[in-house]
Formats: sequence, structure tokens, C-alpha cells
Amino acid sequence: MTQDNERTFLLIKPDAVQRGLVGRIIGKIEDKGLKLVALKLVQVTPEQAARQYECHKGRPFYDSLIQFICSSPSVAMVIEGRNAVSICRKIMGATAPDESQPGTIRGDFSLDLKHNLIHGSDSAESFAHEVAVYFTADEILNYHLDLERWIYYS
Ligand code: D4T
Repeated sequence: MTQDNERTFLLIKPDAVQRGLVGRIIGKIEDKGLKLVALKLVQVTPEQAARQYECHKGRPFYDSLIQFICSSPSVAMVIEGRNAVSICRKIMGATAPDESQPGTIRGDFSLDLKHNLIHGSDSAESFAHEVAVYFTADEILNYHLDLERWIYYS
């Protein structure tokens, strides 16, 4: 897979769904030129949350993080495009609310470390792990975005 069709997994968390921010968050991803290739509203189960966050097991915030992620529906997505993993992390902004820059999702909309609106894979390895928690292969679509020739010059 070339860099131009790198994929990443994003989860719009329960706080963002409850606050009516789903459209604006997806809008920021689309505005950048990235392509949605999978999307669904999910009630995350404790088993899915434990698989997604297994790297944090044992940390002091683990139990409340799992409880929060399962507290209300989330929106799971797969996004494709040039350097999608790192670009989406930039669009999300830093985890800590006093470090996230204005213009980012967290910088514009979040004041709290846990209620930070969105999760995004931080590497190709974490994408492979996380996407399998929420999607089957046939739920991820392959299609051409007609606008791509106006988004990528080379
Ligand atoms: P996620 O994984 O949700 O995309 O967030 P980040 O990648 O930006 O941040 P992270 O893995 O360090 O933390 C995961 C998740 O746990 C919450 N958290 C984190 C928390 O509630 N208390 C804490 O002290 C930390 C470090 C926030 C994000």
C-alpha cells in the first residue's frame, strides 16, 4: 500500500456524540482531503474497549477510561489518504487540553483529558490492531474519490 492510501482508525468518543460534534469532526477530516472508507455508530462493549486499550491495562486511569468509552454510543471510522495516521493525529490535537492547539479538534472543543472527543491510531501497527476490533474486512470500502486529482498534485 502506498502512502497515498494509508489507512487509520478513528473513534469519535461518547462525549463528542452527546455534544453533537460528529458532523463538525468528520467535516475537519473531509476538509483536509482525506477519504472516509468505513463508518458506523457503535455502542462499544467492555470487551471491545479492553481490546482497543489493552496497552493501557494496569494504568490508574484504565478502569474509568473503559467505563467512559462504553457509557454511550461512539462513531467508528476508517480514513484513507496520504500519511493518514500522522495527519489525523495532527487534526485531533494533543491529548492534554492545555497543549492542544486552536484549530485542532481537541484544541477547539475539549477542556478535559479524558473527555477528549476522539481517538486515532498512532501507528500502522496500532491501526491493524484497532480496526479489527470494530470492522470486518468487507465493511471497509475501496472506491475512487473523483476529487483526488485536485487534492494530490504528485
Ligand atoms: P487516545 O488513545 O484515546 O487516542 O488518546 P491519546 O493517544 O491521545 O492518549 P493516550 O493514549 O495517552 O491516552 C488514552 C486515553 O486515556 C485518557 N487518559 C490519559 C486519562 O483519562 N488520564 C490520563 O492520565 C491519560 C494519560 C485520555 C486518552
